[in-house]
Amino acid sequence: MTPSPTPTQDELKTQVAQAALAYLVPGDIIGVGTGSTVNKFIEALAGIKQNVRAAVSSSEASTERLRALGITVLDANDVERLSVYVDGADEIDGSGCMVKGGGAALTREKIVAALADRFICIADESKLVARLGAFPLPVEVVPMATAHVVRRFRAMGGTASLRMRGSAPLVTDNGQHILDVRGLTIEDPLAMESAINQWPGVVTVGIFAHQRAQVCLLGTPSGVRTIQ
Ligand code: ABF
Repeated sequence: MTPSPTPTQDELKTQVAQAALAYLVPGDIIGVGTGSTVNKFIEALAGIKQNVRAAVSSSEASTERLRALGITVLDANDVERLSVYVDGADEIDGSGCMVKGGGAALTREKIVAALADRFICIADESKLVARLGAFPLPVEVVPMATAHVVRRFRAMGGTASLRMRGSAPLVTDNGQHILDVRGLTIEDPLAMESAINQWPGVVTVGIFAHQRAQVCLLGTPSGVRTIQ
């Protein structure tokens, strides 16, 4: 018998995107995140869009894709709660705590996650880690506070660099900048998220422990692994 070929990372993303459809409540407004795995989820929504009342999205990019499918996208201020929010992650640990923000949409992602009863994280298995911190931690900052925040990270052993797009600092959907911090040890994600969030000029830190995932769907060569 010929062994079945190992699925590509792209196929693993498609797998988990399809699996996430089972968590949607027909007729509800859904929260939709950002990134290449979520793009697969948006493609999967095409087949069931009659069951989706509307969506709240975490980025201009996802909003555009949803609207192209004919799905109504609402402002987060017009929605009181969402049954589910489906989004990817840069890292996730066994308890559902995540590092997010590689796509620069972390602030809106945290806001939409806060509206949702359940965060469904979709990712390929390379995102599962025993401890968060290998992926550089994204932090959205008010530009005026950048140098101060860089110094505070240095004092705790981290090296923060300003994310660039070409020769200029990247500007987020909210008009702010992103620092990527390497070398941190994230032993207590809840405590570290709370602490960094207090620093003047920090808009959002990319640790999602207060808004952790309740369900994680991981794409593996042997199928979708569910952690909840
Ligand atoms: C968003 O997309 C982010 O928080 C995270 O940075 C990223 C994951 O992207 P991908 O699915 O492309 O790996 O959810």
